[in-house]
Amino acid sequence: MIEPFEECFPRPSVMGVVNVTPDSFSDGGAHLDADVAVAAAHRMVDEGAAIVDIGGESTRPGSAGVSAEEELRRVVPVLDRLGGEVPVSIDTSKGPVARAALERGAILVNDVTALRNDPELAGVVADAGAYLCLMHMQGEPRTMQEEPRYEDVAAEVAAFLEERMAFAVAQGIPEERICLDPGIGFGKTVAHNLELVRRLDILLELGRPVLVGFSRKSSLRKLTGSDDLLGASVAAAVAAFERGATILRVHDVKPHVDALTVAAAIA
Ligand code: HH2
Repeated sequence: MIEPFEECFPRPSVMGVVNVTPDSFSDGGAHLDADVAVAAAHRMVDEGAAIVDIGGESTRPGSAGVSAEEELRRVVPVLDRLGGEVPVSIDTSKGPVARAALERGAILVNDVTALRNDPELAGVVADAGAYLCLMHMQGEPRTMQEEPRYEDVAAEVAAFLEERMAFAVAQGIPEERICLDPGIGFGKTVAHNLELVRRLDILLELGRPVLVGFSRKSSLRKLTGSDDLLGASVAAAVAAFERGATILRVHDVKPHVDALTVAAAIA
């Protein structure tokens, strides 16, 4: 039986990112070798990550996506070798990939399309009794950064997530297993991303834990003018935590765990 969400993910919890892809914008190619990916996942948990998010498809701006077969080819060897030893989340919008990961011990499905891509995915999550992350995205990765537009970004993202959560519940996924994510960088300008963190309270009003992934995103480069995004990523994670985020999705686990430990002790 899966634990209540808040027990598995006390606030703050760190989700470490392992992209088993050649082209992810932040760590593309670094973890394409299964042994390297497995070692990275173990290291992240040793450094204090509550869960490791394994992804076999890049969603960076401009990317076209890959087939389920290719995604499975990338992630299954990693999931097999992690063997349920490490708490795993699968970053996918495809039912067959989620099913393969859940069969291999994954506990959370992280769907950047919020159940809009594959009609089978909700049933796969419901049947497995897994946790689910629903993320907001305007448009699709291929075109999403061309001209993002909102009247009121925080209100529109909250309304979208409320609707997607109702859909998930109607498909048999208990609300208590769901977390919500504003989707930093997914069809958003720098100003939109900052406003979403500043007004995180609007998402918290939906009553579910919020996940924020600002780590190494291009808005940080635009703000700082620097290619070294570690300090900027940590600052964004701490700011999101202070506004109520529960899970911080990050590439550099140790510095984030240290920073969030101190921020939590002060709070
Ligand atoms: N960001 C990325 C991928 N998956 N999932 C959630 N829930 N929230 C996010 O903000 C999020 C996500 C993009 O970052 P990254 O994994 O580094 O790159 P890529 O999609 O190119 O693999």
